[in-house]
Amino acid sequence: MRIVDLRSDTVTLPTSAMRQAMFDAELGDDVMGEDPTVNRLEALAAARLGKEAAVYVPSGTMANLICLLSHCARGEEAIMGHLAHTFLFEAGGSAAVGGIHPRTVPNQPDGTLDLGDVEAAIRDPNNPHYPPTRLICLENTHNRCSGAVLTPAYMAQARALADRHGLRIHLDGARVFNAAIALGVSAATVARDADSVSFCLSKGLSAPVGSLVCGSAEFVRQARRQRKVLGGGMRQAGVLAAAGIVALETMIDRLADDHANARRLAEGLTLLPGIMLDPARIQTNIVIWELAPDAPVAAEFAASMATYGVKVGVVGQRRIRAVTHYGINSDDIDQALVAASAVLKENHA
Ligand code: TLP
Repeated sequence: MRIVDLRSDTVTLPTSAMRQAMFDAELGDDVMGEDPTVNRLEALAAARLGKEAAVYVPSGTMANLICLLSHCARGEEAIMGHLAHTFLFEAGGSAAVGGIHPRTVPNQPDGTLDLGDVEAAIRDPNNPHYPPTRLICLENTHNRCSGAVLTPAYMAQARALADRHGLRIHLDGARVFNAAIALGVSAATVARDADSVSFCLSKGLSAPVGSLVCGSAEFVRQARRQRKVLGGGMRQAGVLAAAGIVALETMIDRLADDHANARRLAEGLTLLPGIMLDPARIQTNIVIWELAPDAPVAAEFAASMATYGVKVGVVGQRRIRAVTHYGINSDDIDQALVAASAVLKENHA
């Protein structure tokens, strides 16, 4: 039986072009700034994101932590959504390592933060009771909001708010190229109003390892220091970065296929009893749906799907996530829909 793994786009494997580039990569000691392949990847990433500089880091989690540590000192506050990856799934790193106080405001279903809520959360800098607000964190695409895309118009409004209060903006752009493809704009446009942006090579772009932190030359100089503090300085990292270059050069445009597959999955699922999902809300490669009270709970649903060779993620008592990616084709979507239909029928039998 073919296994259709929809748990995450992190399961993607490097392409043969990536493996060849890794084999051929020119290498040096990157902590000394001498790995030509890492240097090439960083220059390419900075150019794609429209920023002055970039630094290659081991993971998206470390990329976000490096950015928070670079923007905020101990005891300072970062505003973020209650569903932000940085808040929910990064082991509380910014608080544990950086003493940074996270202040959450509700994420709207479209991934945004209501800017009125953000403004109300900004502390009076003259009141000694409060931790000083330093940073606003946004996420594009938004993982827990089903891959929702923040528009450049929204980002511009957030920028204006941040400027009025002397705050910085960090964008968790783990899937920033999915956002760019969905919007039909460049990643530089998506990242334009952020002071720092992190993005991942190892999700939809299919590289095996690594993320980039991008920003001004001065910001990236700070970020390089924080990478070292966290033990993330790597030596002949060009062997990995080589795959990242192939990812940026060849794997971006095809993300549109993942979005089409996600939309088709969502449209098919909506026709099944027990699934609550609005396919019109699916903009990129993440499909999250609710199981109705008469359907199995999420853990049971996922276990039954697995017996049909289809792996999905459990993201709540009655919530399931499926993520499309390079390893998923349209036959796999059919297999997933057949499996879901069978699982829900079994439940009613
Ligand atoms: N997301 C993963 C994990 O949560 C399991 C996934 O499967 O979606 N920002 C965002 C928006 C992310 O979705 C992720 C990973 C990260 C940061 C962290 O990246 P890594 O896994 O490289 O540390």
